[in-house]
Amino acid sequence: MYSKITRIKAREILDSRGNPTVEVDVYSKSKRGREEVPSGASTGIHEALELRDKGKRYLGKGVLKAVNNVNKKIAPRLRNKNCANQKLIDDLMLDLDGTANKRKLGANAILGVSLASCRLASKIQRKPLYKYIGALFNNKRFTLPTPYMNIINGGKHADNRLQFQEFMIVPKFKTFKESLRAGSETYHVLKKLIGKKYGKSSTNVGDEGGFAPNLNKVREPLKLITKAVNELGYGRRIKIAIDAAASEFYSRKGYLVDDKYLTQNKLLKVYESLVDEFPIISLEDPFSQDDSEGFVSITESLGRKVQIVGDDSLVTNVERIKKAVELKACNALLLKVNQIGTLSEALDAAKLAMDNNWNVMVSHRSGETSDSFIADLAVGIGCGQIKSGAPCRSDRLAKYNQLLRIEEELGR
Ligand code: 2PG
Ligand code: MG
Repeated sequence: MYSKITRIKAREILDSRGNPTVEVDVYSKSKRGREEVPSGASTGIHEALELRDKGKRYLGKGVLKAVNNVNKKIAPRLRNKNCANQKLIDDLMLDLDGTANKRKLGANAILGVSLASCRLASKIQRKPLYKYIGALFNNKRFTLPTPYMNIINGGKHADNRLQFQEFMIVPKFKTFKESLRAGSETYHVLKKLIGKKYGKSSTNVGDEGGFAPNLNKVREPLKLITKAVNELGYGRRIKIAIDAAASEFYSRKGYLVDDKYLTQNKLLKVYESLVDEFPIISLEDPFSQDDSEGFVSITESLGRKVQIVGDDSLVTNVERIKKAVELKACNALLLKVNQIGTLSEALDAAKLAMDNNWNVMVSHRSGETSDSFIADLAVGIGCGQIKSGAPCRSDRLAKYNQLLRIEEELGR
């Protein structure tokens, strides 16, 4: 089916943190695909470039340059092209940009068009988005992902003293619906426990909807979460995951954890003891983005028991994943579409990871919108895992709620 793009229109909107981001509409004769672009806070230095205007407007965070690049440069190039040819659409934009990190047009400009073209094509073909993505990825096994819910926020996502960025619960029930319910129940019991122990103001939430009490020792949130899980009797079904986002607490002095600077080896020992003590099944960015030695050592020591997820170190980039596979520097990929900037490249990254028997977890960014594309993406590629923050705040729930609808549609 030939599906010509007739018009592309981008605009500046605001994201969940109140910062500007790009929204793109791609039109055919009778339909429209619309997508909103997310934005990170703990961004890896190797990520594709998010173009911001600088200057006074929005304290430098405006995205009018990126919007202009879509409307004035990308739109004329893609007019009359077939939106169902995702590779062609993405390649034309890569060509137009011509830089390795998309700094000319901005990854935020390119991604908006890439995702909105895909959305439009799925509508023209009257296919649910996950099925359309499944066809692009040669996948017909549509599995609902296990949610990784970030219920205690630290690091760059909260104004507390917790160094580790994300403390997640991983409910594994028979259906997604039940997992979400158990996750939500745990979230509310945790709220009660935190309120009782640290006072009501401690239940304020961070960027991803998780609580952000002013704790400073990494064991404290783990104890609180374990208590909430056990109070509900979910000990066997709900496990724990951490995204340390270690690039953010690493400096020349070492890794600053629990008020002490640690060497790579000492930090490894901390993780080993946490995994011994708590039901942890997944560790993301345990070391800084360029500390491949740290990643190799933890994959060797804990990789059989625990999934070691690369985020800042891999940035959804095929070349960096290839290197990590060779080095055995992790065994799972965090898949963030805006780290790389086109859907085609993100799908290539997922394929490469899967071909090497790695796990893949689709991920939101800490700055989000009501867009739910990544829910369909996770089902479409059948990767089995998604992280989209706490079961709280509409920007996070847009994804979980979409998964409820997909599960219903698949009749499970
Ligand atoms: C991460 C993400 C999402 P940010 O580190 O995994 O949780 O955070 O979007 O700020 O990079
Ligand atoms: Mg991360």
